[in-house]
Amino acid sequence: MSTTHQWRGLIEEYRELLDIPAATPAITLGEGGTPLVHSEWLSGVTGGDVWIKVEGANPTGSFKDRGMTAAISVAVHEGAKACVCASTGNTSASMAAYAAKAGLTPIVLVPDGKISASKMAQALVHGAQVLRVRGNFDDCLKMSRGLAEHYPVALVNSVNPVRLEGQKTASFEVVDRLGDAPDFHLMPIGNAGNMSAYWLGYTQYLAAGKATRTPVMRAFQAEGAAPLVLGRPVEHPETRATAIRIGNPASWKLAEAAKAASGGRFKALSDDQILAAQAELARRDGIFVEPASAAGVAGLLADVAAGDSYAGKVTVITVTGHGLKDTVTALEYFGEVPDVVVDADIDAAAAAAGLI
Ligand code: AN7
Repeated sequence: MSTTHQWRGLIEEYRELLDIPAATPAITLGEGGTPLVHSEWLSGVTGGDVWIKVEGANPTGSFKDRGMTAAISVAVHEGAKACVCASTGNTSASMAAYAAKAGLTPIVLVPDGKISASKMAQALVHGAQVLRVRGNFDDCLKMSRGLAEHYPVALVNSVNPVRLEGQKTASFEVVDRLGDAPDFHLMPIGNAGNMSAYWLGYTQYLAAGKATRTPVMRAFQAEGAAPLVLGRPVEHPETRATAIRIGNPASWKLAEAAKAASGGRFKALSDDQILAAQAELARRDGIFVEPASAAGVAGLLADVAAGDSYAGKVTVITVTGHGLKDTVTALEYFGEVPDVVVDADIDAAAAAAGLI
């Protein structure tokens, strides 16, 4: 009898490639195995082949689920009863969900007033103890580390190396799908865990003979929160892409190493460039991402405008989180809900829609 393969979550799919204790249970919500969608639009713009890795398709709507299945599973294996993270929103949403699944108590530290309502809702609905901090993400991360050091709670921010073990599986999926690593990999960058994890995955696949090369890594920040581009921490980061409103990335050194080893670079974009790319991606490719997640697409467009060539090359762009994560910013930027209300009448609807 033949059965179709059903995705089992990334720990069971890739367990032998993950550096986690052998007996770690898989606390999974079915994360990973996300779509790699070919972009006719961006392939046309570049004269190359551009693919979009749609991480918003993960269970809580962002790539954070990859690291979280690993971190929470190992925390359970080690006997943790509670877990803590600092977050610009997505990490807390993800941790709360996996902690609920595992029966752990989730404690979340977020910059007050600076995370989207949807992400706050996710953390609260999953039962997290949400602490709104007078300070930014960087302050929250210091507190999260301090709490884990002095109290019996497991730290699941990406300074916990197990997070990167989970997140690196996105590179495995790209190579498994395309047959080799791409020429270029573009993505947003904030706390710098994800770029570091992708590089870990690509280099591991190269070493294992599953890929013949590694891609050039290019990561993009928002102008008001661009420590990696400036080469120094930013004390008061600001951007409408709140997910990447981070002034002092924890994985700075790892991301620098990935940049150097891959011949890559960091670049900053204006909020307008990021939000315009968000709209274009939604309208041309049918993929709705949150503002921060559009930074890689905005980056590709900015690179092409600056004369960089992606022609004849294979490029993968990771879009990190779902558009439903922040509908407030989307509606503020792209226009209001239309104020035309029609009668319940077919001809009136046809006229209003411009069909007649
Ligand atoms: C949608 O949730 O840092 O460079 O606390 O939510 O690995 O930090 C989120 C980061 C990109 C940046 N896109 O990734 C958090 C948090 C989205 C994000 C990033 C984040 P990293």
